[in-house]
Amino acid sequence: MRSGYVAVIGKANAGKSTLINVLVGEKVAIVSPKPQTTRDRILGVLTREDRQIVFADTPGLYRARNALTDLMMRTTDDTAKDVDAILFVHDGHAGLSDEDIALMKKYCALKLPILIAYTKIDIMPKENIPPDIIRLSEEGVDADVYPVSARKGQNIRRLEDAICALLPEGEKVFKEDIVSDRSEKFMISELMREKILLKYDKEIPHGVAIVVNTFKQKENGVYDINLDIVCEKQNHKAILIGKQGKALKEVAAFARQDMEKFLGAKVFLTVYVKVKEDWRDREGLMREFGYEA
Ligand SMILES: Nc1nc2c(ncn2[C@@H]2O[C@H](COP(=O)(O)OP(=O)(O)O)[C@@H](O)[C@H]2O)c(=O)[nH]1
Ligand SMILES: [Mg+2]
Repeated sequence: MRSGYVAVIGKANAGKSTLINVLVGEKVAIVSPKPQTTRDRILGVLTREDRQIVFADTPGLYRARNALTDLMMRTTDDTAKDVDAILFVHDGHAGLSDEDIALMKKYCALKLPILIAYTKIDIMPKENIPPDIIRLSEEGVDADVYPVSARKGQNIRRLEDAICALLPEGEKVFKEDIVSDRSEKFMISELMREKILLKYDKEIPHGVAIVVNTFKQKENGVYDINLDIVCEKQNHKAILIGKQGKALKEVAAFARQDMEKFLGAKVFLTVYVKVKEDWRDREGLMREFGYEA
């Protein structure tokens, strides 16, 4: 039996959360085309007869701009120090820059076993892959590179086997049926945030926090969920709600569908929008919204 922790590192939007969801086989982290989708470290657990791989999803690499992104960067760096191996995720279809190479070298220098997942190969010309791999080796990036597509499921099991081979012999840490360290309540708030990320322009979702006030299953099996969408500005609140509440109704209906899928039961969802100015710069409010330093 091999088991261990793997930090999943890479730039914002590289495809880290999507890749973890595919490796684990269930949705443990939300995904959107916008950066700053993942704010927290989330563990995704893959268990098979001969292996348990615990993936630590990270918020990605940012230049810190406010207390929230600053915390997100620290979360990424702390995670990388505390693991058995690193999976560096590179968005192959976005091209290979000097900055990408410098980042890969930074993580290679930690002297932990490291692999590079070169992802999104489903949306790029195949002939661009070999030159990039050659360039990486010429530039001295000392890690095996696995071209994969999380969306199309290409090469995923080969990547999994390669990761497994990097891990030490050891026993399971989590029970077989656990796929994430996060609670259902956390996932509910994340699903709400995902739909907001998908529906509104980026200024809005980046300033939004979700507070779940009620989360309970009634005797008839229906979940009663009440949550607040906290935003930073009065005009953001107006945009979130929309004309006659149309936008909010749509985004809540969209979130409710996913919550029902995730919980396997009917959901009765009520949503309110509240304003708390500049909560992302206020440590106390960040803590209240679940972002712990
Ligand atoms: N075509 C394609 N898109 C992908 C793939 N992996 C991720 N994406 C998309 O890339 C965007 C960012 O993905 P996400 O997992 O949130 O990136 P993260 O910020 O690194 O966690 C989302 O729109 C995903 O749907 C892939 O293998 N192929
Ligand atoms: Mg992510």
